[in-house]
Amino acid sequence: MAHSMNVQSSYQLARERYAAVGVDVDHAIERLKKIAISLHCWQGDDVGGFEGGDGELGSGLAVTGNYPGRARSPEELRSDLEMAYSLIPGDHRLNLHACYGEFDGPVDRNEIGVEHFQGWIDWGKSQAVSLDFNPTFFSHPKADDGFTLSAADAGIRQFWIEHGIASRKIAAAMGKAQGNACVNNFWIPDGFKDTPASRKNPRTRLADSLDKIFSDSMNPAETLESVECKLFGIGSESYVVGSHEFYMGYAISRQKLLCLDAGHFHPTEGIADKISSVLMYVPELLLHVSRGVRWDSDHVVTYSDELQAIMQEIVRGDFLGRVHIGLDFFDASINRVAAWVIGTRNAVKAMLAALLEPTERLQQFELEGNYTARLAMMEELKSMPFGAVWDQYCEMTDTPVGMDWLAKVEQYELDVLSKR
Ligand code: RNT
Ligand code: ZN
Repeated sequence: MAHSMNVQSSYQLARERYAAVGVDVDHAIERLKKIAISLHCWQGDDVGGFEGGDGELGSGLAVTGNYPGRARSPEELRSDLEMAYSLIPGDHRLNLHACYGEFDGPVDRNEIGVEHFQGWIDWGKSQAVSLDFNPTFFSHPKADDGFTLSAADAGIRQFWIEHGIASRKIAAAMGKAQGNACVNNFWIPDGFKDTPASRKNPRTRLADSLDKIFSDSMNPAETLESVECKLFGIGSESYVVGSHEFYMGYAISRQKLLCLDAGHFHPTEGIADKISSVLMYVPELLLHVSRGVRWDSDHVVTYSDELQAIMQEIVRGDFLGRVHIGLDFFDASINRVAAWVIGTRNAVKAMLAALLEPTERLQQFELEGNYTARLAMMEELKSMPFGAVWDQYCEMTDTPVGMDWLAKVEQYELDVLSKR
C-alpha cells in the first residue's frame, strides 16, 4: 500500500507521544481488536425487510431519501454487507430484524422459525459474523392501529406475544450456532398521538405481555434479551407506552438488558451519562448508537462529542464486558454501503480514542481534587496524534487507510448498485 511507509513512521512517533502521557498504544489496539460493533441490517434497504409486503414503514419510523441501489433480496443485502465489513477495521456483528427472514411464501410473524433464518446463520458462519436479533413489531396490519403488546384487544396482544416467543427461539438458535450470545432486542411502537385518558392501562398490559413472552427462561450463553424505550414517535407524540421509566423498572425487576438508543431521549439529553447509572442495577446494556438531528431522525453516526462521550464512559467505567454496542441509523439519501462504513468506522474510531486515554491518571487527578490537571489533560488529549494510530489500525487489519475506502464503494456502486 502506498501509504505504508508514512503510516508506519507516523505511528512510531504517535506511540512515543502517547507513552509520554502513560498510554500503551499497542495494548489499546489489542483491546480494540476484541470489540465488535453490531451493524444493523436495516441501513441496507431502508428498513424494508423481505416479507414481500408493500414496504410501507409506519409505526413512527421514517426513512428519507431515494438514493439508487437499495438491497432487494437477502443475497443483495449480504453482498452489500460483505462490502461494508471489508472496509471497516476489526471483526463485527450483524443485527437482524425478524422481517429479514427468508420466506418461501406468506409466513405471518407469529409463525416464524429458525428455518427462515438458516440462510443468515450459514452466511454468518461463512463470514465469521455473529448475529443479533430483533422481533419486528411494526410494518404489519396488526400494528397499524398503533398498538401491539399493549393493545386493548386481547387477540392483537396474543398475536404479538407469539411473535415475541418465536423470536426468542430464533435468537437462541443463532447464539447456539455461533457459540456466543445473540442479543435479542425488543422495541415496540405503541403509543398515542393525542392525550391519553389512561396512561396506566397500556403499561399494565405491556408488562403482562412481556412477562408472558419471557416466561420460559433461556440460556444466557445463547441469548440475552433487552428492552428499548423511546420518548416519542411520529403518531405517538403525546404518549409512548414503553417509556424510559417503564423499561428501566422492567429491566431491573426482571434483570433484562436495557437498550439505550441515542435518539430516544430529549434532544439535549445524552445517553453517555446514563451508562454508569443503569449498570448499577441491570446486568448488561445494549446501545443503539444513532444520531438524532432535532428529533429521532436516525442520521448516520458522525464523530461527534456525543459519540466520543459514549465510548469514553464505556472505557472509563471499565464496562466493555457489559455493554453491547449496536448501531441504529438509516439514511436513504446517500450510498447505503458508505453510510454503514462511515457510521461504523466512526464508532470504532471513537472507541480507539477512548482506549487511548490515560484513564488512571485522569482518575487520579480527580481523586486528588486536582481538577485543573484533569481539565488540562483532557484538553491536551484532543490534539494528540490519534489519527496516526487509527491509520495503523486500519493498515494492520487490512482495511483501507484514510479515504481509500470510498473509491471501493464508488466502484461497487458502478458495478453492482447502479444495476439494480
Ligand atoms: C425505533 C427504534 C428501533 C428501530 C429498529 C428498526 O425508534 O430505534 O430500534 O430503529 O428496531
Ligand atoms: Zn433503536
